[in-house]
Amino acid sequence: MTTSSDKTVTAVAHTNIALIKYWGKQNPELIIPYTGSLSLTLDQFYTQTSVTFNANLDKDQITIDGQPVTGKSGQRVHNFLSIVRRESGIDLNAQVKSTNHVPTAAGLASSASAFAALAAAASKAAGMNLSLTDLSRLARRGSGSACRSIFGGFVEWQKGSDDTNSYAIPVETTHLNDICIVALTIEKHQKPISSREGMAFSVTTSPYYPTWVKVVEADLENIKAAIQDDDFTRFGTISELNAMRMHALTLSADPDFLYFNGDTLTAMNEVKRLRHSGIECYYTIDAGPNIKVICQQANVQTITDTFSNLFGPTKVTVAKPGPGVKYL
Ligand code: 2P0
Repeated sequence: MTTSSDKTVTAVAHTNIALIKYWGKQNPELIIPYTGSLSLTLDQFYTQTSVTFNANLDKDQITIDGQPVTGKSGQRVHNFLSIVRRESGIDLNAQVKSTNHVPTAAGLASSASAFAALAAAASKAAGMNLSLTDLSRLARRGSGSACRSIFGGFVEWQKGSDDTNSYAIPVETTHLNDICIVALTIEKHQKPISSREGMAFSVTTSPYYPTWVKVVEADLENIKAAIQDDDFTRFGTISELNAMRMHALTLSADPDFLYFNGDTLTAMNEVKRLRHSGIECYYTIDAGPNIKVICQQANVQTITDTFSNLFGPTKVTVAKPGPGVKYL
């Protein structure tokens, strides 16, 4: 059993945007999802995290952007560190310093990059030398979407059925490499219902949940075929459809809830208007009012100009495919 270590390890992980959404856990304790999902890791938004296990600490010390983290968020990081301690055999408290690199007001700070960077830094600081697959399994225990941020580019989370076989793999392709995500920050405020709670509530109360599980498997196969065929139109169409199918689970929950606001609908209509005018683009929306516009490099300027006029230039950020987890 390792009982001492004061090595500081720093890791960087980028956030990812799901094109086929993860929405519901068959095992909430181990974070095993009901369905597979598929994402694109983004270059613009990342988390850098340093971890040191130290015999002189009487408890875990966690800061994010220089501020101590306590309460529910602190407990979540502490619980994750305890998994690392259990799996590595290290018996020490940790100092965790995390910084989010997100363009001002982008509203994209995410648990995906946070737990991917933490998994990489903490496991290595604890003396574990994990393969990328095992790192993805570990990151999943912190936050489901984090398992996808271990890899760059297009990534598939294979749902699996237990801790050993639920992890992400990179989608090997050179296709759709001029894809861009134009992120629109409609609102920065905390969402009224977290994705963790929202998905659990959808599973237990939406009568459409079993249908979602069926259609996602088909959406996943179809989007992978679209990537392999370098077919942007099919790729975008499936992404938009899958996002709306996810949000239909919130509208059909009891009581219903909704992540969109008025500006979300304005942006959705604008994407459709652009598309009908020949500027090919699609939208995807996560558990909040913000919209990500999926497009190709050739149309980025028109799309950016359109939404800058509508919402202001500070609300628009362009992202491209980003890399997997790295150590500094
Ligand atoms: C996704 N989302 O696939 C989906 C789409 C939000 C909408 O994964 O409970 O923070 O920590 O496993 O990963 C956000 O949920 O949830 C998410 P937990 P997570 O990206």
